[in-house]
Amino acid sequence: MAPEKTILVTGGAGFIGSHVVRRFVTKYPGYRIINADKLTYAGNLENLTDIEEKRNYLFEKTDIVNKQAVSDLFFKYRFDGIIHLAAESHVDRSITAPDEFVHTNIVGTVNLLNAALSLWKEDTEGKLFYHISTDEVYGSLGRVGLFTEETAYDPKSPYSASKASSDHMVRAYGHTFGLPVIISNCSNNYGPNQFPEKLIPLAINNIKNNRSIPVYGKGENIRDWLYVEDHASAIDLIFHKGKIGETYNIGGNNEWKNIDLIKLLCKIMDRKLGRQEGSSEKLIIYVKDRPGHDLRYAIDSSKLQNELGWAPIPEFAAGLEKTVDWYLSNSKWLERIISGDYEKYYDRMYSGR
Ligand code: NAD
Ligand code: TDX
Repeated sequence: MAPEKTILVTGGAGFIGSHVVRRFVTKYPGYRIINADKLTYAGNLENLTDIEEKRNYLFEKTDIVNKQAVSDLFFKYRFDGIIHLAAESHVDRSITAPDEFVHTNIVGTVNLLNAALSLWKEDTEGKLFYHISTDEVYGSLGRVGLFTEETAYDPKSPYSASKASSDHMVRAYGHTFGLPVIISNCSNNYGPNQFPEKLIPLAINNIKNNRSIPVYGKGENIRDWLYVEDHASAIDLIFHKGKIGETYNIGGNNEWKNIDLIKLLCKIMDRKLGRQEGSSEKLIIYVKDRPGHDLRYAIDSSKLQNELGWAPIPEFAAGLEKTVDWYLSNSKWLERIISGDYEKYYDRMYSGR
């Protein structure tokens, strides 16, 4: 039987991508889901072992920067929809080595746009190029205010500048060539399968191993945290119900100062590991700040909530607890990552701090 839809998910072996792939493969057995991923340091097919045997799932090792490979992929599968998550995603890496961010996030996105344009030509009925982006494109907020879909772009790091460029290219292809595009910009995600270079899994891993927890600057920076499955549910909704040409902001309405978040995490970890209360907090060390560190991100997601009826589910403490449980009971997953390139990266990143 022909599939109802053939959907390309790029970056499906990464953190958010793996949750999106799992959701689509299990919830929509009539769809054929193709996960195209280069498997960089951040791509890990172990994230998908539970669904890799499903008949409606296929993996294609693909570098989106390789124009020919992208064009071959589109020719082979003739996608109806694209959910584009593949990216270099870590701000600190973009500061030490920006080039890869330009290649993957900008050139890679343009390669996908060109391939979609050439596949769909004038017949765009039922087709969608859905680009997954970040709230960081809006820059940094002061103590008050929220990012809305109308906030002017003001990216401050090579990562956010590369994501902003890709957003502009997606919009330009929509406007100029009539490509059916949608963009969503999401706040900080947390949850299972996040690569332990990002704040929450890094802190969980360090607390577990009695290593210091590096807090940048004074720990005063604020992020709006969203559970990864809530992001996946928003992506599902927007993919199916979103209006072509629109942008949707996705956020948890859940702002935390880094230092307060780390202290909450320390409390949860003390309890889970049967340690004396207060012992993990002693691991906190204040290190040199990230250059150009954005002070605050916070999203107004009322458009998505009011127009499409989306709402995030777990309370932060419950989501954090679920996340800690996952990392503690998947120590093999974590160990395998940490024994590889990550350790070298870690030393490089923190030795001077
Ligand atoms: P991640 O780093 O965990 O995963 C990225 C995936 O992309 C990896 O599997 C990697 O192998 C793949 N990839 C990288 N370069 C590639 C290339 N050239 N060709 C093909 N595949 C390639 O990232 P994530 O945190 O899951 O983020 C996914 C997307 O969501 C990104 O576009 C990111 O900008 C966006 N986003 C992330 C967050 C967050 O908090 N993590 C928040 C908002 C938006
Ligand atoms: O060791 C650390 N110590 C620390 O204080 C790390 C890794 C981070 N931090 C701070 C920097 C940020 O203020 O914690 C905050 C969160 O840092 P990250 O986890 O690196 O996330 P952030 O820079 O906010 O970006 C994330 O959210 C938006 C994702 O990595 C992006 O891909 C996404 O677009």
